[in-house]
Amino acid sequence: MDLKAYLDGVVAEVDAAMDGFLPVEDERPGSIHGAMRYCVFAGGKRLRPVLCLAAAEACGGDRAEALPAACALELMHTYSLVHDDLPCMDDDDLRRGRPTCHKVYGEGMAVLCGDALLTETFIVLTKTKGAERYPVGKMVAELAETGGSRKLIGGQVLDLEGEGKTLSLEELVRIHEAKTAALLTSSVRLGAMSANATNDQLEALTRFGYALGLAFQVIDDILDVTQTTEALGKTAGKDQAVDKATYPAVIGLEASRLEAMRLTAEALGALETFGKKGKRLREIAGWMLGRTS
Ligand code: GRG
Repeated sequence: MDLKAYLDGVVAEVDAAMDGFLPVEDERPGSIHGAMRYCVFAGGKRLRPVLCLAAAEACGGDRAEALPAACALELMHTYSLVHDDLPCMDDDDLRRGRPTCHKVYGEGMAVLCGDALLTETFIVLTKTKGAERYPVGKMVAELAETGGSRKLIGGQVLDLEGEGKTLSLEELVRIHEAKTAALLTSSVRLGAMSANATNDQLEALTRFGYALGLAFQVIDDILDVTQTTEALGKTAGKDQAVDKATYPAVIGLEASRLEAMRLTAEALGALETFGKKGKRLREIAGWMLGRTS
Protein backbone atom coordinates (compact mmCIF):
# COMPACT_ATOMS: atom_id res chain seq x y z
CA MET A 1 0.00 0.00 0.00
CA ASP A 2 1.39 3.43 -0.87
CA LEU A 3 1.72 6.11 1.80
CA LYS A 4 -1.28 8.14 0.61
CA ALA A 5 -3.59 5.12 0.89
CA TYR A 6 -2.10 4.27 4.29
CA LEU A 7 -2.63 7.82 5.60
CA ASP A 8 -6.19 7.96 4.22
CA GLY A 9 -6.95 4.63 5.90
CA VAL A 10 -5.56 5.76 9.26
CA VAL A 11 -7.46 9.06 9.14
CA ALA A 12 -10.73 7.23 8.40
CA GLU A 13 -10.06 4.73 11.19
CA VAL A 14 -9.21 7.43 13.74
CA ASP A 15 -12.14 9.65 12.74
CA ALA A 16 -14.60 6.75 13.05
CA ALA A 17 -13.20 5.89 16.50
CA MET A 18 -13.36 9.52 17.69
CA ASP A 19 -16.92 9.77 16.40
CA GLY A 20 -17.79 6.83 18.64
CA PHE A 21 -15.92 8.20 21.66
CA LEU A 22 -17.22 11.80 21.63
CA PRO A 23 -20.66 12.71 23.00
CA VAL A 24 -23.20 13.09 20.18
CA GLU A 25 -24.22 16.60 19.26
CA ASP A 26 -27.75 16.37 20.64
CA GLU A 27 -26.59 15.11 24.03
CA ARG A 28 -27.28 17.91 26.50
CA PRO A 29 -25.84 20.49 26.63
CA GLY A 30 -25.73 20.27 22.85
CA SER A 31 -23.85 23.54 22.41
CA ILE A 32 -20.62 22.24 23.98
CA HIS A 33 -20.83 18.89 22.22
CA GLY A 34 -21.45 20.68 18.93
CA ALA A 35 -18.41 22.89 19.55
CA MET A 36 -16.20 19.89 20.40
CA ARG A 37 -17.22 18.11 17.23
CA TYR A 38 -16.81 21.28 15.14
CA CYS A 39 -13.18 21.53 16.26
CA VAL A 40 -12.28 17.84 16.07
CA PHE A 41 -13.90 17.12 12.70
CA ALA A 42 -12.44 20.11 10.90
CA GLY A 43 -10.00 18.23 8.70
CA GLY A 44 -6.66 18.24 10.57
CA LYS A 45 -3.81 16.12 9.21
CA ARG A 46 -4.13 13.65 12.15
CA LEU A 47 -0.36 13.52 12.29
CA ARG A 48 -0.16 12.51 15.96
CA PRO A 49 -2.53 9.54 15.56
CA VAL A 50 -0.69 8.48 12.40
CA LEU A 51 2.63 8.51 14.26
CA CYS A 52 1.11 6.60 17.16
CA LEU A 53 -0.28 3.81 14.98
CA ALA A 54 2.83 3.57 12.79
CA ALA A 55 5.03 3.34 15.91
CA ALA A 56 2.85 0.51 17.24
CA GLU A 57 3.34 -1.32 13.94
CA ALA A 58 7.10 -0.68 14.02
CA CYS A 59 7.20 -2.43 17.39
CA GLY A 60 5.27 -5.42 16.02
CA GLY A 61 1.98 -4.38 17.63
CA ASP A 62 -1.60 -4.27 16.48
CA ARG A 63 -3.04 -0.95 15.26
CA ALA A 64 -6.37 -1.61 16.96
CA GLU A 65 -4.68 -1.75 20.40
CA ALA A 66 -3.16 1.69 19.80
CA LEU A 67 -6.38 3.31 18.56
CA PRO A 68 -7.62 4.81 21.88
CA ALA A 69 -4.18 6.37 22.46
CA ALA A 70 -4.15 7.70 18.89
CA CYS A 71 -7.56 9.36 19.45
CA ALA A 72 -6.53 10.72 22.86
CA LEU A 73 -3.48 12.39 21.26
CA GLU A 74 -5.65 14.08 18.64
CA LEU A 75 -8.06 15.32 21.32
CA MET A 76 -5.23 16.83 23.37
CA HIS A 77 -3.77 18.41 20.24
CA THR A 78 -7.16 19.87 19.27
CA TYR A 79 -7.65 21.31 22.77
CA SER A 80 -4.26 23.03 22.54
CA LEU A 81 -5.21 24.56 19.17
CA VAL A 82 -8.57 25.83 20.48
CA HIS A 83 -6.90 27.53 23.45
CA ASP A 84 -3.92 28.72 21.41
CA ASP A 85 -6.29 30.50 18.99
CA LEU A 86 -8.06 32.48 21.75
CA PRO A 87 -7.68 36.29 21.75
CA CYS A 88 -5.69 36.10 25.01
CA MET A 89 -3.18 33.70 23.37
CA ASP A 90 -2.30 33.80 19.65
CA ASP A 91 -5.59 35.44 18.63
CA ASP A 92 -6.40 33.61 15.38
CA ASP A 93 -9.55 33.71 13.27
CA LEU A 94 -8.85 30.74 11.04
CA ARG A 95 -7.93 27.13 11.83
CA ARG A 96 -8.08 24.05 9.64
CA GLY A 97 -9.65 26.20 6.94
CA ARG A 98 -12.58 27.29 9.10
CA PRO A 99 -13.35 30.10 11.56
CA THR A 100 -11.80 29.29 14.94
CA CYS A 101 -13.89 27.94 17.81
CA HIS A 102 -14.27 31.28 19.62
CA LYS A 103 -15.30 33.01 16.38
CA VAL A 104 -18.20 30.58 15.99
CA TYR A 105 -19.17 29.81 19.59
CA GLY A 106 -17.80 32.76 21.58
CA GLU A 107 -14.82 32.96 23.91
CA GLY A 108 -16.43 31.45 26.99
CA MET A 109 -17.58 28.40 25.06
CA ALA A 110 -14.15 28.04 23.40
CA VAL A 111 -12.45 27.96 26.81
CA LEU A 112 -14.91 25.30 27.96
CA CYS A 113 -14.59 23.39 24.70
CA GLY A 114 -10.81 23.18 25.15
CA ASP A 115 -11.29 22.08 28.75
CA ALA A 116 -13.79 19.42 27.68
CA LEU A 117 -11.49 18.11 24.94
CA LEU A 118 -8.62 17.86 27.41
CA THR A 119 -10.81 15.96 29.87
CA GLU A 120 -12.10 13.70 27.09
CA THR A 121 -8.45 12.98 26.19
CA PHE A 122 -8.07 10.99 29.38
CA ILE A 123 -11.52 9.39 29.27
CA VAL A 124 -10.56 8.01 25.86
CA LEU A 125 -7.02 7.03 26.87
CA THR A 126 -8.34 4.88 29.71
CA LYS A 127 -10.14 2.78 27.09
CA THR A 128 -6.75 1.41 26.08
CA LYS A 129 -5.95 -2.12 27.30
CA GLY A 130 -2.36 -1.27 28.17
CA ALA A 131 0.35 -3.91 27.85
CA GLU A 132 2.46 -6.06 30.15
CA ARG A 133 5.27 -3.51 30.50
CA TYR A 134 2.95 -0.53 30.26
CA PRO A 135 -0.27 -0.76 32.27
CA VAL A 136 -2.88 1.92 31.52
CA GLY A 137 -1.67 4.09 34.44
CA LYS A 138 1.77 4.42 32.83
CA MET A 139 0.21 5.50 29.55
CA VAL A 140 -2.01 8.04 31.31
CA ALA A 141 1.04 9.41 33.17
CA GLU A 142 2.94 9.70 29.87
CA LEU A 143 0.29 11.91 28.27
CA ALA A 144 -0.52 13.87 31.44
CA GLU A 145 3.16 14.79 31.85
CA THR A 146 3.34 15.90 28.24
CA GLY A 147 0.24 18.07 28.59
CA GLY A 148 1.41 19.62 31.87
CA SER A 149 3.35 22.67 33.00
CA ARG A 150 6.75 21.09 32.28
CA LYS A 151 5.96 20.47 28.59
CA LEU A 152 2.99 21.72 26.50
CA ILE A 153 1.77 24.37 28.92
CA GLY A 154 5.32 25.25 29.96
CA GLY A 155 6.20 25.77 26.29
CA GLN A 156 3.20 28.05 25.87
CA VAL A 157 4.31 30.03 28.93
CA LEU A 158 7.81 30.49 27.48
CA ASP A 159 6.20 31.50 24.20
CA LEU A 160 3.99 34.12 25.90
CA GLU A 161 6.90 35.45 27.94
CA GLY A 162 9.07 35.66 24.81
CA GLU A 163 6.63 37.95 22.99
CA GLY A 164 8.26 41.20 21.88
CA LYS A 165 11.75 39.92 22.82
CA THR A 166 14.62 38.83 20.63
CA LEU A 167 15.18 35.17 21.39
CA SER A 168 18.35 33.17 20.88
CA LEU A 169 18.22 29.90 18.92
CA GLU A 170 18.67 28.06 22.22
CA GLU A 171 15.61 29.79 23.71
CA LEU A 172 13.56 29.08 20.59
CA VAL A 173 14.51 25.39 20.69
CA ARG A 174 13.51 25.24 24.37
CA ILE A 175 10.01 26.52 23.52
CA HIS A 176 9.50 24.03 20.70
CA GLU A 177 10.93 21.06 22.60
CA ALA A 178 8.14 21.65 25.08
CA LYS A 179 5.36 22.89 22.80
CA THR A 180 5.66 20.76 19.69
CA ALA A 181 8.27 18.01 20.06
CA ALA A 182 6.90 16.74 23.38
CA LEU A 183 3.51 15.77 21.91
CA LEU A 184 5.05 14.20 18.81
CA THR A 185 7.42 12.24 21.05
CA SER A 186 4.53 11.03 23.20
CA SER A 187 2.68 10.06 20.02
CA VAL A 188 5.29 7.50 19.05
CA ARG A 189 5.93 6.50 22.67
CA LEU A 190 2.25 5.73 23.32
CA GLY A 191 2.07 3.66 20.12
CA ALA A 192 5.16 1.77 21.26
CA MET A 193 3.77 1.27 24.76
CA SER A 194 0.50 -0.15 23.43
CA ALA A 195 2.65 -2.68 21.52
CA ASN A 196 4.57 -3.64 24.68
CA ALA A 197 7.82 -2.25 23.23
CA THR A 198 11.21 -3.19 24.65
CA ASN A 199 13.28 -0.51 26.42
CA ASP A 200 15.51 -0.25 23.36
CA GLN A 201 12.56 0.28 21.02
CA LEU A 202 11.04 2.91 23.31
CA GLU A 203 14.35 4.73 23.62
CA ALA A 204 14.90 4.73 19.83
CA LEU A 205 11.37 6.06 19.23
CA THR A 206 11.88 8.76 21.85
CA ARG A 207 14.93 9.99 19.90
CA PHE A 208 12.95 9.73 16.66
CA GLY A 209 9.97 11.69 18.06
CA TYR A 210 12.13 14.45 19.49
CA ALA A 211 14.06 15.09 16.27
CA LEU A 212 10.95 14.74 14.11
CA GLY A 213 9.00 17.06 16.42
CA LEU A 214 11.59 19.81 16.11
CA ALA A 215 11.81 19.25 12.34
CA PHE A 216 8.01 19.57 12.18
CA GLN A 217 8.14 22.96 13.89
CA VAL A 218 10.98 24.26 11.70
CA ILE A 219 8.94 23.24 8.63
CA ASP A 220 5.82 24.87 10.11
CA ASP A 221 7.73 28.13 10.56
CA ILE A 222 9.04 27.93 6.98
CA LEU A 223 5.52 27.31 5.61
CA ASP A 224 4.21 30.34 7.50
CA VAL A 225 6.43 32.54 5.32
CA THR A 226 6.31 30.59 2.06
CA GLN A 227 2.68 29.42 1.76
CA THR A 228 -0.72 31.06 1.38
CA THR A 229 -3.56 31.18 3.89
CA GLU A 230 -5.63 29.00 1.52
CA ALA A 231 -2.93 26.31 1.39
CA LEU A 232 -2.36 26.32 5.16
CA GLY A 233 -5.97 26.66 6.33
CA LYS A 234 -4.65 29.13 8.92
CA THR A 235 -3.45 32.71 8.60
CA ALA A 236 -0.18 32.73 6.62
CA GLY A 237 2.47 35.31 7.50
CA LYS A 238 1.05 35.60 11.01
CA ASP A 239 4.41 35.01 12.71
CA GLN A 240 6.08 37.85 10.82
CA ALA A 241 3.07 40.15 11.30
CA VAL A 242 3.30 39.85 15.09
CA ASP A 243 7.12 39.78 15.08
CA LYS A 244 7.22 36.30 16.58
CA ALA A 245 10.50 34.46 17.09
CA THR A 246 10.59 31.67 14.50
CA TYR A 247 13.35 29.63 12.90
CA PRO A 248 13.42 31.78 9.71
CA ALA A 249 13.45 34.95 11.86
CA VAL A 250 16.24 33.70 14.13
CA ILE A 251 18.51 31.79 11.69
CA GLY A 252 17.14 32.74 8.23
CA LEU A 253 15.08 30.81 5.68
CA GLU A 254 17.89 28.86 4.03
CA ALA A 255 19.46 27.81 7.32
CA SER A 256 15.97 26.75 8.48
CA ARG A 257 15.61 24.47 5.43
CA LEU A 258 18.98 22.90 6.21
CA GLU A 259 18.02 22.51 9.86
CA ALA A 260 14.77 20.74 8.90
CA MET A 261 16.79 18.33 6.74
CA ARG A 262 19.37 17.78 9.47
CA LEU A 263 16.71 17.01 12.08
CA THR A 264 14.85 14.69 9.70
CA ALA A 265 18.09 12.80 9.02
CA GLU A 266 18.61 12.53 12.78
CA ALA A 267 15.08 11.16 13.18
CA LEU A 268 15.65 8.62 10.41
CA GLY A 269 18.90 7.54 12.04
CA ALA A 270 17.00 6.62 15.20
CA LEU A 271 14.86 4.19 13.17
CA GLU A 272 17.71 1.98 11.98
CA THR A 273 17.09 -0.59 14.68
CA PHE A 274 13.56 -1.25 13.30
CA GLY A 275 14.71 -2.46 9.88
CA LYS A 276 11.76 -3.15 7.54
CA LYS A 277 9.23 -2.56 10.31
CA GLY A 278 10.23 1.12 10.40
CA LYS A 279 9.19 1.63 6.75
CA ARG A 280 6.02 3.62 7.50
CA LEU A 281 7.71 5.87 10.04
CA ARG A 282 10.50 6.55 7.52
CA GLU A 283 7.94 7.39 4.84
CA ILE A 284 6.02 9.67 7.22
CA ALA A 285 9.21 11.56 8.12
CA GLY A 286 9.93 12.07 4.38
CA TRP A 287 6.36 13.21 3.76
CA MET A 288 6.58 15.71 6.64
CA LEU A 289 9.77 17.22 5.26
CA GLY A 290 8.11 17.77 1.88
CA ARG A 291 4.71 18.91 3.11
CA THR A 292 3.23 22.16 1.82
CA SER A 293 0.40 22.60 4.34
C1 GRG B 1 -2.32 24.75 26.45
C2 GRG B 1 -3.02 26.89 25.26
C3 GRG B 1 -2.15 25.71 25.38
C4 GRG B 1 -1.20 25.57 24.50
C5 GRG B 1 -0.22 24.51 24.57
C6 GRG B 1 0.78 22.91 21.85
C7 GRG B 1 0.41 24.30 22.22
C8 GRG B 1 0.81 24.81 23.55
C9 GRG B 1 -0.26 25.08 21.38
C10 GRG B 1 -0.70 24.58 20.06
C11 GRG B 1 -0.67 25.57 19.04
C12 GRG B 1 0.51 25.46 18.17
C13 GRG B 1 0.59 26.45 17.08
C14 GRG B 1 1.44 24.55 18.38
C15 GRG B 1 2.61 24.37 17.57
C16 GRG B 1 2.52 23.04 16.90
C17 GRG B 1 1.81 23.15 15.63
C18 GRG B 1 2.52 23.75 14.49
C19 GRG B 1 0.57 22.71 15.53
C20 GRG B 1 -0.21 22.57 14.30
O1 GRG B 1 -0.25 21.19 14.07
P1 GRG B 1 -0.74 20.52 12.71
O2 GRG B 1 -0.12 21.21 11.54
O3 GRG B 1 -2.29 20.87 12.74
O4 GRG B 1 -0.53 19.06 12.83
P2 GRG B 1 -3.53 20.07 12.17
O5 GRG B 1 -4.61 21.11 12.02
O6 GRG B 1 -3.14 19.46 10.83
O7 GRG B 1 -3.88 19.04 13.16
